[in-house]
Amino acid sequence: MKGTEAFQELIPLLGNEPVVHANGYICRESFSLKDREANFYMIGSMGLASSIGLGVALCKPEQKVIVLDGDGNVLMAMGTLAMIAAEAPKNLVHVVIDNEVYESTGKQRSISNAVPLEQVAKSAGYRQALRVDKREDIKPAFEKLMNSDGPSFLLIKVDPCFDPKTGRVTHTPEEITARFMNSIRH
Ligand SMILES: Cc1ncc(C[n+]2csc(CCOP(=O)(O)OP(=O)(O)O)c2C)c(N)n1
Ligand SMILES: [Mg+2]
Repeated sequence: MKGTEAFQELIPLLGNEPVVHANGYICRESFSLKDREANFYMIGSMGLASSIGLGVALCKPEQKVIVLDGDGNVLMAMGTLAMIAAEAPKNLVHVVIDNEVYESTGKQRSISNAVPLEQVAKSAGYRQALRVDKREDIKPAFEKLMNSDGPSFLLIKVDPCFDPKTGRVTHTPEEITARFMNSIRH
């Protein structure tokens, strides 16, 4: 499955949940497919989408909160997996698009081919951790995690394929913050 197909499958499954996006193509692909007020786009600050998602999840315990992450981002901030497991927000769903490369900066290899990130998450203490590598498996896996207690981890294995022509997020960081905060205010 191509990375783009994973987004095409995943984005239509979203309701009004806050979604905190890792930087680079993760943001750009999601933004290009469907911009949402409840999308928080990291512009830089690699590795920290999961920390922000944890904070949002702890503040909004009655609402599912999604982190849309990349393998390189997770590897950069692996300690956050332990923090999420220790805080154990039932409402956090951590989705990782794993293409085994730092695609946004030129497809340099990451080490997620050798380190199964869903097993790291499970060992750290996430309540559930699933791995899928077929497009048709995304929907049932995501819905299962959205309908049960977390913290949950969904690793989606994909082939690198993002198109450098995919647009960039056009909102300023201030706009992203303001509309995201407005969307989660109630
Ligand atoms: C601290 C820091 N280091 C490096 C970068 C440059 N950078 C931006 S996106 C990215 C790759 C992210 O990799 P991954 O999470 O696997 O997402 P992919 O690009 O593969 O979709 C890198 C290295 C950055 N923005 N911040
Ligand atoms: Mg990657």
